[in-house]
Amino acid sequence: MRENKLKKIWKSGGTVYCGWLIGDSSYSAEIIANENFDAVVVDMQHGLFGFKEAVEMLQAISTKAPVPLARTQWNEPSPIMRLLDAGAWGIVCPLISTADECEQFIRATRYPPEGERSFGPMRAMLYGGEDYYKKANDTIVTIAMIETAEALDNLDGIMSIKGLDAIFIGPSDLSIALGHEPSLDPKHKEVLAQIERIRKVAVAHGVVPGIHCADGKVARKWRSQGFRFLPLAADSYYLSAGAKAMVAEARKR
Ligand code: 3PY
Ligand code: MG
Repeated sequence: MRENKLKKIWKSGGTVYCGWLIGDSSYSAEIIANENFDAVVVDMQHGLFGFKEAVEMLQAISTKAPVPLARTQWNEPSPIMRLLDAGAWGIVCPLISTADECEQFIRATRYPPEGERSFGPMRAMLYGGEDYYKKANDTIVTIAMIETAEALDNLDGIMSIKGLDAIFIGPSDLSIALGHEPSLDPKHKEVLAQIERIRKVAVAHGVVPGIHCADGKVARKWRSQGFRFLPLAADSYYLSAGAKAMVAEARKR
């Protein structure tokens, strides 16, 4: 089975830089997959597309080196299993608040006896190889999002669940949970303190800490604090930032 480079990077103590897609275009997925990302996430939670488009985007990403990942819209087995069948090499699951929720998430990504995943990796086998069934449980990466008030009371339980590779802080939802405006670059002391606390618990459990980053500079800041899964903004931001800079340059006198 095709290896999962993210496991290798994390095992060697490295950092994963990740592209993020919310626009419904396999063409932009292919453009982003040509850039120097380790992985690219197809976002089914907030992305503007359905399952068919997500499959096409996963196909586009897998023409290039970045590892294709997907964020499921909800912690339910069915969409998670379908995204894996479609060739996602890892799942980001939003809004994990308890150890039980985390366990349910991990079990949806694993064939029995480690979980309840049903067999039918229609595209995953084309991308990954004939031995997919034998190796999938050890290859697929699992990334649980920490972004609710309830999760803050259950960090040890969540991060003790076997098979959890990484946690991923959603700074916007976490800010809201703590009574502040949503932001991908939070500045409130209380939010920053919780982010650091979550990171420490993750490290103590041998789980890779991650956080969504507003831009490259913010990513460098989090990297220097020990975060090792760094999704960068999203395709809509890349497009808008590029257009903004180009038209501003053109209008200069
Ligand atoms: C958040 O900031 O809440 C997110 O979910 C980012 O992915
Ligand atoms: Mg969120």
